[in-house]
Amino acid sequence: MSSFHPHEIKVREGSGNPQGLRIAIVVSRFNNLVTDRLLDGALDALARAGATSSDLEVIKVPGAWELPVVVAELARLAKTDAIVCLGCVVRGDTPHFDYVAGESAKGIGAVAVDSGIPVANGVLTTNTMEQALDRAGGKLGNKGAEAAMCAVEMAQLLRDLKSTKG
Ligand code: INI
Repeated sequence: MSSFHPHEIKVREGSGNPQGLRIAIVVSRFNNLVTDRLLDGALDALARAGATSSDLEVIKVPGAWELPVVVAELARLAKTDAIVCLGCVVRGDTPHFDYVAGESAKGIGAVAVDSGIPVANGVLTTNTMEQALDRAGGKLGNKGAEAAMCAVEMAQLLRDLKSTKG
């Protein structure tokens, strides 16, 4: 147990308010049965939280492998406050899964760290299609919605950190 009074410590946490944030959602078409549902979940969560449609942009790419290059370009353009990546990589019988899933995660993570623009990872990596559907609006929720709200929170937190000293 800490000996500090809770009010003595400054705690910073981004809000879940998307208003005024320009958000790009980059979604891959591969396994689009799943990724369309992730996109629906992301847009629904943002709408419920009060996002303005003109602040949102959806960009479609062929597969999860293609996500990092687009995310990197969006970061270079610097017109976006937060990026949400959505995709679905299902393990097959070949090592392709490991390359696609690994490089996608590494690539989008590197852009976030290098640019200071939050990139939420809503790319499902599962052993089966059933596990993916469970996480795309099924019994385990919608990871697209979670990624979208994560991006909002992180954009607000980074905005707060950049705008205040100390
Ligand atoms: N892309 C995915 O998004 N999910 C997958 O499960 C997948 N599998 O299994 O192969 C996949 N492959 C395509 C890859 O993302 C690229 O689009 C392709 O290699 C062309 O660059």
